[in-house]
Amino acid sequence: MKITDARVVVTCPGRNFVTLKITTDDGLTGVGDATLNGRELAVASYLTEHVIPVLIGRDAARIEDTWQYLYKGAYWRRGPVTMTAIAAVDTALWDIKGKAAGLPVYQLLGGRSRDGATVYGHANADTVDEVLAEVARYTGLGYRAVRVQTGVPGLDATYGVGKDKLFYEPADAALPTETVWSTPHYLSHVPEVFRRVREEFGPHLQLLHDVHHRLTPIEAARLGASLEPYALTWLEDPVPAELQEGFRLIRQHTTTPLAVGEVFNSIWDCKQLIQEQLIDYVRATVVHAGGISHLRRIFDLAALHHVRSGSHGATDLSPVCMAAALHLDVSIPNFGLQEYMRHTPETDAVFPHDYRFADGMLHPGERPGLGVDIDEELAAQYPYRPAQLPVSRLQDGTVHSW
Ligand code: EZ4
Ligand code: CO
Repeated sequence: MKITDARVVVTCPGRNFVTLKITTDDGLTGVGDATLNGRELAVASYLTEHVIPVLIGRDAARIEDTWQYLYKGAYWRRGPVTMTAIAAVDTALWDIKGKAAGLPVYQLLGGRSRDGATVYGHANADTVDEVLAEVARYTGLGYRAVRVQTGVPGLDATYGVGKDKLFYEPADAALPTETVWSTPHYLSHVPEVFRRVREEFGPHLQLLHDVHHRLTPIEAARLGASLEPYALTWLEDPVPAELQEGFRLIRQHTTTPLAVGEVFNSIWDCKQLIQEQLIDYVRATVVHAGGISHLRRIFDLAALHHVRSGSHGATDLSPVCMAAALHLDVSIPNFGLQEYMRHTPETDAVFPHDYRFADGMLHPGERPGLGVDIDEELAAQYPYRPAQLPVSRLQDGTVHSW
């Protein structure tokens, strides 16, 4: 089963997506997501210029060998661009293997460990009163877990609080927009938000909150402690995670569970976090962490240390990534939660897929392979549009982490 063709499709059905499609000599095709928000064309070029030429003629069945060849053979290991490109190849080859076997990919990964992947939705609003209505919208749709984000009084705009309901898009302009951040304003507001949500919805709804890397460890420790009465399922990205031992400080001060990893691209980004049990959920995802093969390696390490999965699933991860994530989610022993932001109808039409939402869970479907494809004719109607993520500054003008 030799690879005879591989091509990169860039399309913008409301937002940009990069997709790798691989074809074999027996006519099978496989797809892999290669979208890196705000840096899409770097991955497209990496694939087209450097990866596709070495794929042609290779045995499509050799998934692990191809992964090692691309990772070790390039000499330049890791990094988001490289690992997203490798992820696309790996995902497409798993899709092909499933189709060749006539089995959905989760069966190749050991079969089901659960009925479906429990997902969380996103309640976003400027005010607390409005966000309560948003949480109710999700519980009404059957969600068992909701991430709650609100505007911060005194600040004009806050990253992570979308303008649309149900749909959310942070990459909002060809050149980065800028927002202003104040930690004191934020820290005094968030506990009140969760007090109100718990009061309204009771103790059983799973609640989450995303800090978007905006605090220092001691500030995050204070936030975690102040949220303990509201029993969050997780507090996400409390601090940037390059300094893995920085999480020790947070851990010493709070029992609020911690989730991190949407920007991780390899097991080396979370090795210490996992081995020291400094986090509770690892949010690495198929498209940015080297594909199904490497993400499973991360989740296996996590399982040894009582850390569960909580894969990133924002709208900049295409339906191809979501399908791949779901096959992993239902098969691994230590699944936690899956993030789910709905894609627009335009995106869903470009990427016809078998997965579906029911009873607060996503189900990967039973089609051989991943159960997702790209409609290339439709994709061609949506040309690439440059879009970048915003930059955050403190009130004195200092560039800040969001
Ligand atoms: O900022 O997907 O938890 N989800 C998030 C997302 C990310 C974007 C970055 O591309 O934090 O909104
Ligand atoms: Co996040």
